[in-house]
Amino acid sequence: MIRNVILLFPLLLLFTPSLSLSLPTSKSSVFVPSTPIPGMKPGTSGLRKKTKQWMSKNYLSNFIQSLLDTANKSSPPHEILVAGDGRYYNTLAIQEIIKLCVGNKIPHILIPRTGIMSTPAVSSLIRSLPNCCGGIVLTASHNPGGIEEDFGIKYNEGRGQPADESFTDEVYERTKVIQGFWREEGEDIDLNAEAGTKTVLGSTTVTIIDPFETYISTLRTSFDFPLLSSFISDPRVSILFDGMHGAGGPFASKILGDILGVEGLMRCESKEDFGGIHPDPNLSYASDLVERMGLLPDGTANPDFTSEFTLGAANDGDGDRNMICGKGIFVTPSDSLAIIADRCECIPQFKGGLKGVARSMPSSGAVDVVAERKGVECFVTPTGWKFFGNLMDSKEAFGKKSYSPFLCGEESFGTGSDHIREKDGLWAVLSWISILADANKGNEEGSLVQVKDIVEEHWKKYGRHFYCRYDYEGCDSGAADTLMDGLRELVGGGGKAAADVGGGGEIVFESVEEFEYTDPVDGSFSGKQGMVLNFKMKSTGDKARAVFRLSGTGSSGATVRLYLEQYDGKNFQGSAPEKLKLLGEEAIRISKLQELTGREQPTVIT
Ligand code: VG1
Ligand code: CO
Repeated sequence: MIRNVILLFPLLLLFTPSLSLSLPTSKSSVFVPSTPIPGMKPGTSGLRKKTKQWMSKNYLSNFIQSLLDTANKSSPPHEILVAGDGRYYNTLAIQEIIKLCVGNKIPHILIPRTGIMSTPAVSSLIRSLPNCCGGIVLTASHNPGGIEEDFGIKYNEGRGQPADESFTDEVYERTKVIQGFWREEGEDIDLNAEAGTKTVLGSTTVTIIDPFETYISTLRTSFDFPLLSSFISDPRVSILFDGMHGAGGPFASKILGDILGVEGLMRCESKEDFGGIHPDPNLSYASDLVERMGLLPDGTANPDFTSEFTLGAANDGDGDRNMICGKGIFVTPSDSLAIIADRCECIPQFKGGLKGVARSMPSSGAVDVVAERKGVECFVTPTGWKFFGNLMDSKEAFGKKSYSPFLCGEESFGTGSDHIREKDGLWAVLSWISILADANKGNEEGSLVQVKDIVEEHWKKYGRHFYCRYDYEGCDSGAADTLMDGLRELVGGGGKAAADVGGGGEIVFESVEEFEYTDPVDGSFSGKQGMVLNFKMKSTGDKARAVFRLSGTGSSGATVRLYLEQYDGKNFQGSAPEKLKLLGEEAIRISKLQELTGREQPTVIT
């Protein structure tokens, strides 16, 4: 093997120039020849593939070596965190990644006890460590887990933020030319060893750390824990939390359960296959919780059942998403963000006032209206949390204007702030408990102000942005591309396009545009971020829109997402899917979705 290394040296330098800066020298570190494997392009959040593909020869190693080479380009990794969401292959992959990191002579590797950490906890920990260059996170997030399902890897950089597009593009380029990887054989690490246990392997030290500590202290600085636990202890209050057997579960057990006294904890033990469910907290996949909150699958109240719970919440596989419900009411993520923005002063983190908000483009404009009234700057970014990072670090990392305290969210059940650089499922739940506690301040004996009262008051004040998303999963990729290209062809036609596509009736088609983004902080450009069809309601003049995007988190085929939004300043009642049906029909007709994909119905409506 050593001889192979020597023979390969000139070849290696030729194909992978930046490796020459970091070639490990120890004799026990061997260079294992490999060849490029196609299709390793990271999507919206990391590289997600079928678990079996990750387990196939050299797949994981090729990707990790490409990732380490890319990280090494900016500064040689000194300290790196490796953690995962506990899905099938988590432990084996961690052991293999340790061997690759040792082979690459990374001086210090941190592994959480059990190997499991939620994504927000990873971000928080990276931020707290001055020498940590980043974290390799083993997760396919809300995608199902198991040997037949998905596994994934993403990388968070030194400020705790998901790697940006220039980084992931570079990783992809490396995967196309890679000639092999550095690896050092050694003993497996005991992932259940006590926190603080150190093992020396070659020139690397591996330290087992406590997964919870730093994240809990971060949340303690954001919220008033004593106030929250005293509210939770009120006999009129009861909370139901669904961990969906993901990485957020153990964190919820500690924080919501042990520290704050929440009793209604379900599915909080992490499982390799998430108990066979799809760990995506929405009306379809968190159906148990939805039912127990007195809701029907479309999010409206079940007239035959009143829930005993004040607040219901769920997290996804890696604990960064959240779903919020009240007794008989589902709060859309876009409304949740707007309501937190409106009432943020009750959360200690925002007591100095909010300085900036942001939402992904397909999210509804509910938060824009709040920001405008508050005089706070509001940004609209492409889909994916990585686009929020620069805004949060505008001053700290780029010497520009500060937007901190900052609040942001996505329609896909993501909410968070600049306490870390990821969306944060538990943070969202604690925000809602804070809002409820505040709304019930001084209300010692009467009936509680409920989530429903808070949401309806919000709609009265700002109007309602009716919202829902249709997902068409597993479509043919060619058909999905043709659909997007067809919409692109309508751009620029203005009134002509409207006339060409016909329509009419109550919903009037106005224009179509493609969303593009120039990062206001570092000037980087991202094109092709979704097609937006704008409409107007004939009778009221209220605006409506339909957005088409292709998902970047699937592991096979194409998922077409259709996002529907209609503003109503007067009539707040009714179910969103019902209200948006006509708009959906218009969008489907204009895009020719049915003809092109052969789909009569969406796979999921959220
Ligand atoms: C989806 C969501 C997006 C989210 C991403 C990662 O991406 O739409 O808003 O940021 O998942 O979330 P896409 O490209 O499939 O639409 V998670 O919880 O997987 O880290
Ligand atoms: Co997630």
